[in-house]
Amino acid sequence: MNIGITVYPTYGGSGIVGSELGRELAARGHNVHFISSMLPTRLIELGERIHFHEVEMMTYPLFEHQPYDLALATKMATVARAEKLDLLHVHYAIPHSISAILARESIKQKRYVPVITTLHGTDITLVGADRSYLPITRYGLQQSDGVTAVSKFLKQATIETFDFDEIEVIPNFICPTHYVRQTDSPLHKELAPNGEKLLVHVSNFRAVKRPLDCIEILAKVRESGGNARLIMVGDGPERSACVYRAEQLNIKDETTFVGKQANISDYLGVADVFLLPSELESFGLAALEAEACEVPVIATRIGGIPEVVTDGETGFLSDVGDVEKMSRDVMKFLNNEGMRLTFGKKARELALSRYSSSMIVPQYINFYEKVLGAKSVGA
Ligand code: GMT
Repeated sequence: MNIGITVYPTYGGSGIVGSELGRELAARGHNVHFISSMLPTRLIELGERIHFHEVEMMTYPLFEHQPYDLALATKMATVARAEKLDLLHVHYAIPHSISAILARESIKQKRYVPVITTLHGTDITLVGADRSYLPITRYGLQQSDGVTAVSKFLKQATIETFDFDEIEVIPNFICPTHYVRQTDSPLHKELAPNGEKLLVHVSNFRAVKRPLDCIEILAKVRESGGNARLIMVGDGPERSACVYRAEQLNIKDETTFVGKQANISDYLGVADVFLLPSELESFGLAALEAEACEVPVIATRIGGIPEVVTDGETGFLSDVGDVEKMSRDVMKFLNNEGMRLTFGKKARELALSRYSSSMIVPQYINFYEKVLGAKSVGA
């Protein structure tokens, strides 16, 4: 197939999933055309059968805001015709599904290019649910030729908010050989020079991720005698508040902010416990990546996280903001290495048995074939 994929190219879970999917599809012999404002971060090297089409935008003083959605739609239509795309697969509904539908409609006399929309989270639960975007998001769902969601939770949230239920759940996935334990790596020695245990958090440091809770957790763990350091991976609006709080709590020297990293698996591979205290997660891709690296997860019992983290088996779940319990759960692992290892092994076992790329990518291919089949029957 010739497949067009659009993602947000910056550091977000939806961009990672769309990029990794493109790579996996190309490895299976499909031609993949990424259409985006810049090269997605996970695609630093393009590789065989992977192409990139940059959305160019003219600026004009009359425009207070540049109409990216229209430039994207134009590029999608141009690429669809030039590359004979079989379908357009967009990740994150807003505005990608609307741009794709516009592109499809603008060229349909020549060629009908079905649109598949994958819902990732805040496109439904936060941004899409806002009155300013709700009607157009619902229209995007209704007009897509196929819709998938990354968790059962997200499918249910979409039904409740948009009264739309033609959704196939295709969960996120990991490559089992890329996400592995790497305790012998020099990075481990660098981050834990005195044999400290490493608590690792990975996010884009938006308020919804509650990265400040990680700082509170480390402070409590250290108060309880835990010999641990906190590694904060990523960047975003809450980072400076985290730095400030670490100073206030006198744990600045035990907290390392490493900023945005291209290779998250390096950090997860050396982690002892992963922290994800989010207010909302439709899936929690970072938790899955940690589990694949045999790292038990301390997370909140919200959204799709219970589909990814099994409480009492691959980690521990708590209510949002309950940093007391989360720090006690961290201490259980620090005080009992055997338990930490058992949880870690179980975490990788479950991650691989449920979410390996070899299982999930074929589900996308089957879904594409179903949508294409339905269109050719209907045509
Ligand atoms: O969080 C967002 O605003 C969107 C999105 C992203 O691009 O990072 O994150 C969502 O998609 C990820 C990949 O499917 C999920 O793992 C995240 O749980 C989800 N984030 C939220 O629901 C907050």
